[in-house]
Amino acid sequence: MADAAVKEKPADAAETERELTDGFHLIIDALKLNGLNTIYGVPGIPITDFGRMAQAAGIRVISFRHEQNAGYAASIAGFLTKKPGVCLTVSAPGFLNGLTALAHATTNCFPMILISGSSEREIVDLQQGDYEEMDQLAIAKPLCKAAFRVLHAQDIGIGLARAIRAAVSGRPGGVYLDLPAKLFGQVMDAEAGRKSLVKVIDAAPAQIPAPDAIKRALDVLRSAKRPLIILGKGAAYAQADDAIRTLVEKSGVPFLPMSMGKGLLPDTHPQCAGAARSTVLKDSDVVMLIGARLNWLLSHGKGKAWGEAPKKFIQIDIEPKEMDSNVEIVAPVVGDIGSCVAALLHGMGGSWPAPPADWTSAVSKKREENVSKMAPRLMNNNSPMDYHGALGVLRTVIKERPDAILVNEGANTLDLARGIIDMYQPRKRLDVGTWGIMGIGMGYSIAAAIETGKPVLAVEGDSAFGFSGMEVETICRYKLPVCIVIFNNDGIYRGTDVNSVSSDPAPTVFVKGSRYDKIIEGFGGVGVNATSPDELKRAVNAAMDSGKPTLINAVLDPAAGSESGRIGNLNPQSKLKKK
Ligand SMILES: Cc1ncc(C[n+]2csc(CCOP(=O)(O)OP(=O)(O)O)c2C)c(N)n1
Ligand SMILES: [Mg+2]
Repeated sequence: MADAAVKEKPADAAETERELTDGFHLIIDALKLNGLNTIYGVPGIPITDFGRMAQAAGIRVISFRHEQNAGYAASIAGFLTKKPGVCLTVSAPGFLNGLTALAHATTNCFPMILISGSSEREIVDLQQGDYEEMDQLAIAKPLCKAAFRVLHAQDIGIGLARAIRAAVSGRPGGVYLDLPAKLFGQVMDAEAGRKSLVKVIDAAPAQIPAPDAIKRALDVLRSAKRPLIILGKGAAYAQADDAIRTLVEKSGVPFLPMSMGKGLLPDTHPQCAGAARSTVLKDSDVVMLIGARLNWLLSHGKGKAWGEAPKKFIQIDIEPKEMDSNVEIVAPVVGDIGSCVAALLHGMGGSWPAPPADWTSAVSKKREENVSKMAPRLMNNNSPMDYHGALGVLRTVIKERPDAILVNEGANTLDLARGIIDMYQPRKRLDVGTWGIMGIGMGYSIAAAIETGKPVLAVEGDSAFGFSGMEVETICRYKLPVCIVIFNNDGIYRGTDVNSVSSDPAPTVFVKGSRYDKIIEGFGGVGVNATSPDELKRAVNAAMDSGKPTLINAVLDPAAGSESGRIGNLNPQSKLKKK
């Protein structure tokens, strides 16, 4: 008897052990239960062990060199997958580094969850100077769509469910989830823990537009003499690609893709008005916006760019407050893009009158004129290169590899690449978005490669690259199929500015003749210095064929490029300077 009792004791203890769970495991289980299988982040107190455990449990943990880049990766993962991208950071400084990306995700309507560890609540609230003390929840709130803190292990399930719903439902955006250090180690009964988890059902419910709104929109569109459709990145996000294509083709209306809306229909489509942008904005009389906002990127829907003729706007957006934000919207259609486009198609019935031929042929004529004006410039083989020579090559690369993902940032490097490189498939062009933000390059490239498994071509200004350049090590470490081309013109906009009063360099220039290709060689990647379009072409094709991490230093003429690219007009001018 006594023997048996002694033997039973350790068995009981093991049993008890098995029946407990803790914060670490509940967070991992909650993420997995909701199909969130990738985390982008940087380790440290209090989340180092969490990252290890998450990896051991089958979650892909992509470890970055700076949280801002991990955050941008999470944000674009959200755009590409319609599931919230997850970024994980340490407290205070790590949290703040991730916060720019969270605000960026919110501004761009990408679903993302920033999960940050935080310090002892009691000490933070009394401001007693804890390790990395900061009231993170309060700081995050104004910069994201929603912010939550979980204090008890049994609330982890609900906390994550709330974060997921807030990120993806309605207009998507960034959500902050604050997890204090103490939460991770909190122990609870395993069965009760399992029951506390929530699998989010229908996280982004369809939002069906009102029949009246659909009828009104179609009446306005039918009455148009010079109609135009503008496709924004919201339309790309919706993943309603076939329906959108059918709507555009059935209507016969010229379409203008916004930067990240490019490829929903190919830029080479006969109805594409991308190369006749100023004409269609000026001369159109009815404009249907699909997932595009009338913000600064569309000159707020008014002023010189939109011409003199009166305009009627139809707007399709999931956010009712978007309507009339800048100008009057005569036909607001509120709902998710997929449901709205389906309802419009249904309402159009079997036949739909083509827009007046004088309008569509005027648009086509303008487009062809502009395309043929550009063509010879794209074929030059100048050394050092100019933007057109280099971009002519990259344009062909994407034409031959339409499923590759193009990441693009810079000023001239951005504006000219956007205009020159045709896209053929949806969600293949990822760029600086609503804020024109520099620094998305490597984070976006990493997430694009991880989430899609497709090769990535990152076309980067030399300044733009500098914001996330250290992640080249991350690209090499995870052996990602990313080819980075740096348009090296020795500076921001140009490399020619001179300081006339001291030996300090001018604020816009960098070390002349820099060799960015040497950076990747230090991490085992392939570096190439390309001085002509021919060399550039060979190097990019080799990189795209091999899938090896590659960085090509494309030597551009320092005088190529203009101040702020296409948006120089936004620079304030000093009247005194001109005296
Ligand atoms: C976060 C952030 N900081 C600063 C800027 C201002 N800015 C706009 S474009 C740019 C860099 C342009 O130079 P580069 O990337 O070399 O492109 P280039 O015009 O020379 O081709 C900068 C710093 C910004 N948009 N975002
Ligand atoms: Mg530059």
